[in-house]
Amino acid sequence: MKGDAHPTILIVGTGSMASLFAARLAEAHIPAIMLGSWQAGLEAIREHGVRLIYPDSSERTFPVKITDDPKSCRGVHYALVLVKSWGTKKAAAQLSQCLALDGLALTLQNGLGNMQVLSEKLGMNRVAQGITTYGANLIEPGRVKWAGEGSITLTNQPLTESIGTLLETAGFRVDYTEDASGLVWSKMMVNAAINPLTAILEVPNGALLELPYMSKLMSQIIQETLAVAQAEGITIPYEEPLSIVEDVARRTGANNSSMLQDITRGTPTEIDAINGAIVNLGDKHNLPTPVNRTLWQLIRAKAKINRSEKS
Ligand code: KPL
Repeated sequence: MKGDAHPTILIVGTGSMASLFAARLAEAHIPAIMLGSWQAGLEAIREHGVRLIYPDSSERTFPVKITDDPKSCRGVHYALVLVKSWGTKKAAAQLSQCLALDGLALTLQNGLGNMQVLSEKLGMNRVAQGITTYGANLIEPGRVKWAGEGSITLTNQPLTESIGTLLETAGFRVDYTEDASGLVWSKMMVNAAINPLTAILEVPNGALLELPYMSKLMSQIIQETLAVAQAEGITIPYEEPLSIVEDVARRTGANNSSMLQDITRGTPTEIDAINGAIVNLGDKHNLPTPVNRTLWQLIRAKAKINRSEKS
């Protein structure tokens, strides 16, 4: 199909996941425009395009339009929100200046609360929830290594199907579900069990399957998360959640989790929206979350050390 047969997709963000999605859409001739505020990312992509290293280590460059001015994207119908959870408020403000009144912003971000922040600014009808287990490592601004196969799960509604079809055309695996909150919590459980452990140990995701005590620790994180989810009235739809988490760690084995990448770069992590959110909701229900709490505190401390080393 010719490029101009597809609608334009606005990608909010210029980091690893935003770059992965931009490159794969460009490869399928689906017009994409990136909207960001990270200077190094903006400059690199403007100058060189997005450089994608495939799982087999081959590399291709894709020219992608990029801007820091939301007004220049006015009237866009589809947006993918791929900024870190701490940047969602800003993304919502940017989108409020450019998303069409009948448009849709799909969040594929990690953590709890993104959908709410976006809906407050854009209205419930213009926001949809999805999750993804695709992973990517930012090698340098605008140059990203795709970590391998994953999947995208979207909630079942007419506009998400249009955007889902575009993502499938770009080669992503897309599934649908009726249960949006179960979806977010399932992904949060995966992130809660993988991200802080890999960030503290400074190992890729797959190492968690090899190292002593990790399986036990991941189980405890999952048990605490399931208890809090249940108290919130959320069903996490897996009979064997540990095997789901281990499966993601296996499939993204060579990937450095996003939290390890943040720690390494000295940028803020998403720990507050993941393990921190589980602890806060646990407190609300008087449920103990000692393992999540410890990891939350350790990551905040480690992030502080790394940030001061980099500055
Ligand atoms: O979502 C991820 C992340 O790193 O944030 C996973 C699925 C764990 C892939 O690395």
